[in-house]
Amino acid sequence: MLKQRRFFVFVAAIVALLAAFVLAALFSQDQSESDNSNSEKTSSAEGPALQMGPVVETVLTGLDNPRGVVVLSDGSLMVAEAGIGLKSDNPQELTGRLTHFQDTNKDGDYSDEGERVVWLDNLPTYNALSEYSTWRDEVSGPGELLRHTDGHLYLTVDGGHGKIGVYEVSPYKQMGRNLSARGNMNGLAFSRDHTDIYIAESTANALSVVNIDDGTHRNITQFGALASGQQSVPTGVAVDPRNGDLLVALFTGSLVVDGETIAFVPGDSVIVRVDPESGAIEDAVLGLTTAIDVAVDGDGNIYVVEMTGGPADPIEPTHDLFDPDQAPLHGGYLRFTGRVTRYAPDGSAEYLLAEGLDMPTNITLFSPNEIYISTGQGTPNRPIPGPDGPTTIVGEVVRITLPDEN
Ligand SMILES: [Ca+2]
Ligand SMILES: [Ca+2]
Ligand SMILES: [Ca+2]
Repeated sequence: MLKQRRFFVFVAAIVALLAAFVLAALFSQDQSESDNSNSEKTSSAEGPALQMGPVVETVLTGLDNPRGVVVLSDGSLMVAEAGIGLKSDNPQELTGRLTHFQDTNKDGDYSDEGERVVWLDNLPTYNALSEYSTWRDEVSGPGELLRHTDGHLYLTVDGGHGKIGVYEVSPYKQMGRNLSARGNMNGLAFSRDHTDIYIAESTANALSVVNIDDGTHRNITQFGALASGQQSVPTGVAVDPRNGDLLVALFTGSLVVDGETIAFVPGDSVIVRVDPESGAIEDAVLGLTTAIDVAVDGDGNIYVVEMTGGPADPIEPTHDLFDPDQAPLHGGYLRFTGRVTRYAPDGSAEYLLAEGLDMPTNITLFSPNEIYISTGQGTPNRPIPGPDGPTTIVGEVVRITLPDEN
């Protein structure tokens, strides 16, 4: 009798398993039909309150160092690209640009006629490897992008010495005033009333604010050395909508030990909370590695982008970045180890939203359930080691969609 009951339990288990397979097959077919142009890359779940993990999809690919992303109300995207860097045989070719991507025929891609409209091109671009002998493949040019409630865009451009600015771009695609020429303005954020723009200045290790009306500038604070004596290198800034506090990503970097420069020390990067009036600083999230950008939602949850998991394969300043036959090298930073994590307002209870991203650089929080991340920093098409063998650098924008928590 006991044996028979066991048999029935066994058969029931097999039937349940088969049913699960059939359901899974149906579900995945449904998925591939609904977003045929978007490849689902990774998904992961850690939050106990959530039933399904976040979905990570590539929405734009083949870009040249995408940075700032703005999502317009019609769902179209404005993207700033830093370009490919300068080619020694053609230094006049400037590939930084600002582009409007609109899926006009609603087929899920941006590759049909008239769907990519370049607003501004021929913007400065350079590679820090050749320009400053950093031993890292790092392209600068157009970077952060914000959209004001009045329709103007604000775009940082880092084109090297004498070619730096936060430019106002009109809704009619005209490049206007330069609001600031501080060095390396990697992160921007509007004040809550959109009268000011906060600026994270990476080279100066400073945080400042500029008034949009009259262009007056005020220093808020200067960041001191971090753990291991590293420079702080602020790269991203966000405003806490609840109280106007500033959250700043301190990337870490440039530690000189016994005359040798170490790129950065993993685990020493932090997010700090700064009072915009007094400049007082307190820790918000600790123990990060190369935090490059930060965002905050209406409940005060903090979203952090970490660019890489560690240093890897520094490259010779003479390395030909544009030679497709070069051996695959990481190029200063371990590739495909970028992450996006959400923290509670007090810095606790982390929730991993995406991992294995290739050198993410910027976060745009469209809503707490819809997040855009630009990835693929470095010289486009350069051979690099990938998760499944050698591959090449590709600039992309990925969207992370979170399941509804209610
Ligand atoms: Ca289309
Ligand atoms: Ca199409
Ligand atoms: Ca940013």
